[in-house]
Amino acid sequence: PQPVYLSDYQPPAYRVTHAELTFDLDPANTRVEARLTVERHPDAAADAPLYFHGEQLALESVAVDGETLADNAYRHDDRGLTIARVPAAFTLETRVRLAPEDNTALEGLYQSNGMYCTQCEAEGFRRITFYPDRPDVMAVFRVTVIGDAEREPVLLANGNPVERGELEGGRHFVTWEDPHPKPSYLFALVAGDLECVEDSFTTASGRDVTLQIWVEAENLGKTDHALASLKRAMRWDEETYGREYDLDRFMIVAVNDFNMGAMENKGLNIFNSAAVLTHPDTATDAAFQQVEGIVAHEYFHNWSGNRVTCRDWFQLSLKEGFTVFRDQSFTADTNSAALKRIQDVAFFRTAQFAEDAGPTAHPVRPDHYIEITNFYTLTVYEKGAEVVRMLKNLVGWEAFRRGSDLYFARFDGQAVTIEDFVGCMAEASDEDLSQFMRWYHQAGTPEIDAHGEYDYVNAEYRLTLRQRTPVTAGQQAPEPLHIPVRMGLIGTRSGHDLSLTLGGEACGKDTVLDLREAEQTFVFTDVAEAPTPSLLRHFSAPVKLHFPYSREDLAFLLTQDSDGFNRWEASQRLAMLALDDLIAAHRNGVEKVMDTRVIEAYRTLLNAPEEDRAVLAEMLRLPSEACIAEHQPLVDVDAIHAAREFVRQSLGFALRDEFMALYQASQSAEPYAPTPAQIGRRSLKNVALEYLMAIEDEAGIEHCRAQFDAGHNMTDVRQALTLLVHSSRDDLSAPALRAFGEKWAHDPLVMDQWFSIQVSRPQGDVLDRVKYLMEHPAFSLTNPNKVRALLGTFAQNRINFHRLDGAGYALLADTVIELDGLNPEMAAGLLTPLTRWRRFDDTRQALMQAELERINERSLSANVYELVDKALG
Ligand code: HT7
Ligand code: ZN
Repeated sequence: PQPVYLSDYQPPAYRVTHAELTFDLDPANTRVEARLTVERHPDAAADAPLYFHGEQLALESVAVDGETLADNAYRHDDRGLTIARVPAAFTLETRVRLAPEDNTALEGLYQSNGMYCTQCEAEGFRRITFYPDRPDVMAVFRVTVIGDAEREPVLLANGNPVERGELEGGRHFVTWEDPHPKPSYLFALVAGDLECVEDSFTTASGRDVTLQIWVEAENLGKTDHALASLKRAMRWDEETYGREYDLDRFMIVAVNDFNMGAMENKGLNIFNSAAVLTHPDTATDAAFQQVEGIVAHEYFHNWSGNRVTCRDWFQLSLKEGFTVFRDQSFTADTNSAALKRIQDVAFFRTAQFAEDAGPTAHPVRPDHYIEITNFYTLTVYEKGAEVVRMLKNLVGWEAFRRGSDLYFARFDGQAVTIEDFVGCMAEASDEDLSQFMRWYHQAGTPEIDAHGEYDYVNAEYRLTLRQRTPVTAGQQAPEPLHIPVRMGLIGTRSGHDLSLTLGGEACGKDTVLDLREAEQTFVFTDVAEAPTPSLLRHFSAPVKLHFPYSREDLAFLLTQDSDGFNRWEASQRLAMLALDDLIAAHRNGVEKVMDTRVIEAYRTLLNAPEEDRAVLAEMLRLPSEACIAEHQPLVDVDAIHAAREFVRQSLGFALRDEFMALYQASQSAEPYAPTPAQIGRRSLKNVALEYLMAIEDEAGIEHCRAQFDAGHNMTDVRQALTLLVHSSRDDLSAPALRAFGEKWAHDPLVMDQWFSIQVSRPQGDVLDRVKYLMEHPAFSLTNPNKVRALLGTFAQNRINFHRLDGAGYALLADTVIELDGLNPEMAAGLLTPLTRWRRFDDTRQALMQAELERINERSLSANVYELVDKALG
């Protein structure tokens, strides 16, 4: 497969202004008729051939302006349709056949549990009809869906229904019109036996919008939270960004088989059922939070993505980075802002930093790709959001909002670039953002070495910041970035934030340094006492910042930093220092000794609890093994696991009574609600229980069992089940697993949790269990949620996946090979852990590399080929 380059972008020679589609649905033989109004681009040559994309379509006829073309008047290959000569403006009619029941790739039109649905982003529409399937072609769609009145009583598409009727043979139809011009990737169709929960929303300007969530009948009781989240998101976007909804109805449909979380199709969002269905008995707090975030994200795309879209797929972060930033801000505003930031940063530093340091590293705006679905990455989404966040912080909210208004007004109905977006921010703020643009084209995680010196005599504090960005594959020498470093100075004696004076100007007690050079020194004057710096507050830039903090400094910041995020950061840095020592001790075969300063710091935390219980819970939680691995030059799987377990148990033993008291004090008889207060309380209680179970404390075990049996809500049940199953005691694990599996056998989303819990066990028997569970009736290789729950979770189980006999790698490779024939996008996703092989010891490197080579010998999809090629390259 050949790469596509950003630098080769050309506007389309022909564009479609109106698309009239008719779908006559049949699982094996769906007929799609398209009647497209086509115009030649004014700059294109009169003899420019017409080329429309089309894949896996059985073409039956082609007509131009009503005249059916002879077979030799066009060329049709496995990528598309070429017509050598066409008028400057004309109507193109095509008829094709396709088989949704055979579509296991879940791109284009497919069936999930017998229901028809579509996924067109990024390039799925070309599997539905011949079309210029690129985001810079925006057309008005009129769609007629014909189905069986009994099997498919509900027929949905984008926009508003304008006509419906009965047809012969028990068939019926509905015609939909979407007045907003849209790119083909936002097209959607759904047909099946669905029911809906309906509500309404009155927009700021007084228009009534019908809100519908369509689900299978048994899920009708699981839509309340998604609906409430949607209404909150709609209001928030009006109040915060001045964005109102623009159609008479907004529909969400839940489907079981879906490659990602959800899709923002205009007026008809299609969701993975895991991203929309919740009930206290079946979904955890984390799932409730995730649903709220995804519902909001897809809704926010209505403006950032749909009304203003991307010129080409290299601009993907234009809509995704901005929309992730918007959904993060929404969650922060409606829940605990500190908790949201902590959770996002913890995830980002573990997962995106790993991507940025591996063979698939790429800039927020990549400059080439082979398979675009491989670029729906943490870099494009999450780092893209961090870049937008930096922009907001650099220009300030008021200018950012003016820039956003300008962007939506100027480019409404257009397909644009990242330059257009940043240009609006520069114009609205009068800032020069040219250096800032480097964030979009330089890959790799920048590192900042910080060094501070206090001059007692002159009462000055000199902070020197040195930045470097590592060279990543295919990139030129990186240049210095414009990095906002938010910081404060805390008086080491007084424990208070000191007033800051920089360059003779007072700048409050918390300021943002503009780091633009490779090295810069910032001199603070009138610093009355020796300070401890609090750096990169709120994670003000997606960088690694090194500062030689001592453990005493960190214990001090843990309680004294006025910035809640950096108090959490201090807890993680402190734990990491202890872990580093223990990892070294394990490797050297030296006895492990727990650093009592860490124990005392935790004791302080436990005795003087934070007001925000969710934040306290995060401070008490140790960095994950994956996060610890990111700090190691070479990942030693066993040493990391042993060190972390040692810290967990040491804290458990030393602070047993404190954890027990915390657990008991956090009990509540309140009925379940996913409120920030309740979520914080449950989180704290369950962290305490985790430490008690780490030492298999008898009273702790009884609490754990009781929590499982009580079954108050899935958050508590899942945590209790996890701790029982992850304990060394089979007498605890087996009965709980059995009871849970029997109770929830009918619920696929709960069974996904049942799979995950078992295969994340630290005990050494997990590989056999994965193989056994792959044969379980509730498992299916064609369902992405099941694959993620079982194999995706297994590949995160560091001890078991990285077994020294290579059997974990072999199982993953076998599955990738099999899955590649069914669903290449999922296969590529599953492969990712193997691509990180260079991070491990020689033995594991060799084993992983051998599996990559074994995969490489097969005939592969472009998705898997591109990843393996980069990984081995
Ligand atoms: N914009 C959506 C992307 C998406 C997608 C991409 C490739 C293959 C399948 C997909 N499903 C959804 C999701 C979003 O970011 O909102
Ligand atoms: Zn998105």
